[in-house]
Amino acid sequence: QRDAVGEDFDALIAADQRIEPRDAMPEKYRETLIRQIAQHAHSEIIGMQPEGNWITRAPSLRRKAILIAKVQDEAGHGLYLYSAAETLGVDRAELLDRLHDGRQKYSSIFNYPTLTWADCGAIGWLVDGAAIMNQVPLCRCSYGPYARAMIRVCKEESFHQRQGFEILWTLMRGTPEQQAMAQDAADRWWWPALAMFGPPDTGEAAKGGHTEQSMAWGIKRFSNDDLRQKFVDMMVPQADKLGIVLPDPELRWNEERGHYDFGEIDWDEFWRVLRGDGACNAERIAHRRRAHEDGAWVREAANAYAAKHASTVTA
Ligand code: FAQ
Repeated sequence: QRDAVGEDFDALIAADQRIEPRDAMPEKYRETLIRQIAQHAHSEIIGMQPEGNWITRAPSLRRKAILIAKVQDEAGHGLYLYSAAETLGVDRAELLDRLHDGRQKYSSIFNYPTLTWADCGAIGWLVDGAAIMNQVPLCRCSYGPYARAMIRVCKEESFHQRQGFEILWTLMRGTPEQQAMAQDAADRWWWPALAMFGPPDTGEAAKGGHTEQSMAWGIKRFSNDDLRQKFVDMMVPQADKLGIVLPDPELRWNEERGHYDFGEIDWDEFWRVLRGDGACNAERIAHRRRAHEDGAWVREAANAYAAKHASTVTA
């Protein structure tokens, strides 16, 4: 029986077909997807906080309306992704517990502070830009519900990236102070955005990594370093258009490779942030826990309504 299950799964993966919730799958495949999808969902809802910080201070009504819509989209992406994770037989309440007590991660990037309005531009341009680069290939992920969720998410992320670019574009055509603010935001977000793609493919860090297995299963379609390189290649011309100087003296076109070379990422900083020692880790989790506790009455009311509705239907 188990062998037959394994053969069906292997055949579907080999034929590049989708695995659906009712299909048999190896336990490790299920666990990997729960980890990745949950981490992705947690990133979306924790990721509401850095920009949420600027909703009351957005510089115009138009900027405020756009920012509220963007932050709402992030909440929606979280809900979509928790639903996709639930198809693997895990409850979202359990996943939130794992986030709140630190058993599951969220993206390193959201542990950095949003100090000025330009940071909302830098997040849209760089963080959503990196998110799209990483997520477009996930639309072809072997797990059906995750792949399908990614299609809509990517469409919305494209809008997010454009709005971030447009914030910076406007600032770069403003006063010298506004230009300096945009440049400063890009200086602070560039390196953390490169680290978002995860540890390098080679060396010590790669040893405990998931890439090889996840690529064999068709969950990941590209390695972390390949996506990072694609991102750098995409962003350099955009920075030129904006008039922003990326904070890397080693950044230059390599004719032979047909790619941009770039400097060394501070991986010590990355691991430190993952261990909880970034500028905002404690604040982000404390805020999330408080929001969860404050929302308890909504969950209770929804459950009471669902129970009442169920008894009405059966009566
Ligand atoms: N942060 O072997 P790998 C967004 C961990 S976009 C924290 O390479 P994997 C949109 C990794 O979990 C951000 N941890 O792992 C938005 C593993 O730890 P473990 C979210 C990281 O899974 C924009 C260890 O390092 N996007 O939210 C990070 O094969 C603006 C070894 O790494 C996604 O989650 C990191 N950056 O590849 C929202 C996309 N990188 O479990 C608001 C889906 C690695 O062994 C505002 N996820 N780690 O203890 C993925 O594509 C993958 O999970 C990777 C990591 C590529 C992130």
